[in-house]
Amino acid sequence: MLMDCAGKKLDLRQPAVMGVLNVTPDSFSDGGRYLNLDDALRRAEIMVAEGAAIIDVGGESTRPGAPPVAVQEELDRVLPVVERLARELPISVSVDTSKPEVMREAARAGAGLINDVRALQWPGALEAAVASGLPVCLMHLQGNPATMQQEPHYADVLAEVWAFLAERVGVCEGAGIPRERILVDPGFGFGKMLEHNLALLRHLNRFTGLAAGVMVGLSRKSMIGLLLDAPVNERLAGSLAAAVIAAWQGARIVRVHDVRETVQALRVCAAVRAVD
Ligand code: 7PJ
Repeated sequence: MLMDCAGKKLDLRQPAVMGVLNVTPDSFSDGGRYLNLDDALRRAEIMVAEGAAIIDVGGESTRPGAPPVAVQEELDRVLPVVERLARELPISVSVDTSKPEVMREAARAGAGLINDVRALQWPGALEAAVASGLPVCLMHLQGNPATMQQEPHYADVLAEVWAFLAERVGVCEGAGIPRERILVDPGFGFGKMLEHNLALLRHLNRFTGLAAGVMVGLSRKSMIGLLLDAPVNERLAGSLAAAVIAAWQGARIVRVHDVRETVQALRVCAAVRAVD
């Protein structure tokens, strides 16, 4: 399956790797490193060379307790990077945002996908996404980033996350975004305890029929850290294991910091699975 991302094709016949490019001063694993435009482009070019199929640019840190970012601040962080990468890279650029203004301007600047951890629930976001004509990724989040890890609670995490995503897919379809342009993401670590994250990963295949594909972000997350008792820079092997478990169950996009290693791991996974 090929997804049209503002003219660039995203090949989802095999699991694709999305490289993370945070342009925030405070992200948990690479905050503050790519604030300069040339540094951001250089980092993105490395990820392309390592086999990334798409680069996700984010200007709002959603780590637990992160402070909110004003619209203009997020626009200032994200737009120059999106514009430059969209122009200079052979692959498409995704924008990780919940703000309609950022969606609109990023689309104008050449972004090829809207990745919203709040599933287009903020006022105006759905309309902005529809107007952009771009594919979207809808993620599940319980609560909000400031407080989401304080007391996440579910009676049935699988059923609740599934029902939320199904509802959001329905709303998006109703608003005019065709199913072929909708990805869903259970939102690992977003208002979830370890047991919730493990249940979602164990049964990820239940989500594959909801829309055009499942995306996951597991890279270096605290669930890996908890399982391994390892700091953020020592979570590569655990992140690869999680990526393979997701891809084995049909995840189409894996959002990661370590592109080269993930591309290799997923290539082995895809060869054994041999789907097309
Ligand atoms: C995710 C994301 C994720 C999607 C972040 C981090 C935190 N977008 N943005 N899914 N995570 N779709 O990279 O750990 O899991 S920011």
